[in-house]
Amino acid sequence: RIASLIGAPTDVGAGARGASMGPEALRVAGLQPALESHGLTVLDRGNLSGPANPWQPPEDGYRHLREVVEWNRRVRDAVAAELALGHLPILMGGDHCLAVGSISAVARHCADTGRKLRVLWLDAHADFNTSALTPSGNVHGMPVACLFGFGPEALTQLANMPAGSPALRTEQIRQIGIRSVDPGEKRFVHAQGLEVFDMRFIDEVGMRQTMERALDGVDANTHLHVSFDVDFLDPDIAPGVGTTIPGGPTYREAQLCMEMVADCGQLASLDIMELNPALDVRNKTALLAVDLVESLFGKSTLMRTRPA
Ligand code: DIR
Ligand code: MN
Ligand code: MN
Ligand code: MN
Repeated sequence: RIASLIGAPTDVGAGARGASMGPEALRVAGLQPALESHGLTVLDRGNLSGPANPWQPPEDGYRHLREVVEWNRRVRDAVAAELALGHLPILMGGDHCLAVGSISAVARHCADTGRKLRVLWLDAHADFNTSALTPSGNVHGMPVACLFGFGPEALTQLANMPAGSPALRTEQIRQIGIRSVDPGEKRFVHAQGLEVFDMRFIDEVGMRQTMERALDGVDANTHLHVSFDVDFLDPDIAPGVGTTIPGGPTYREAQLCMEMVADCGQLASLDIMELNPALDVRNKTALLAVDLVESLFGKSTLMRTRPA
């Protein structure tokens, strides 16, 4: 299997500066050799380029929309090119607004090749705001809504789906680790019927059953995409993100989550987003992200068959 690393060094969609340094921090933490040690051939495609962050206040409910659109076009094209080559694209963010481009490319690829799509959205946040609902105007709080067709046309049409359909439908996505949803966003998540395994759910049933439910229905014809916002993790172990929210998955819970994705054998594309080296401590969050991504690609303590 060939994986392609794509760096997208920007923080145009975020509320804090610094996620633009994420790709290099992941490289310094050894992402490529870690993946190679699990049998992947890895191509580092280097970094995409795009407009600078103008660091302006929101206009009409969006901050930096023009720059966000431009970066997302480039991400979409880069991810689409790797999928067309049969490679497994790994997007190194960059803030989470770029998942619109990444998942738009994946959705289009699935539509063209007749594969089922399942997206796992690992995040503290639902990222389901719109310009009317957002408290911040930051587009990194809106990517899931954009993929559902709620947002500016330049973003909702990035996938160029047949008949102008949205890139994603509710039955194709599961959100895990959610613990911070804005008031209007909360109502919208509910109205759209999103399947959200929030922290309370994980507290009550445990990570194992959460992942069994999130992966239910994934079969040999499923393209599994993981969109990993590093703020998914508890800030005690992962301080290097712009919007820390207490009460996230522990190291062990996160490992189990990743190992269960690996066990299902269908992972076909990945985003590693919102790592912010400016807020990190000696690159420990990047090192943790690499450790977890290794588990995502099959690192485990022992050889094991699935427990009954
Ligand atoms: C918040 C924060 N819900 C917003 N969102 C973040 O600004 O829309 N998403 N940090 O990752
Ligand atoms: Mn988040
Ligand atoms: Mn975010
Ligand atoms: Mn996010």
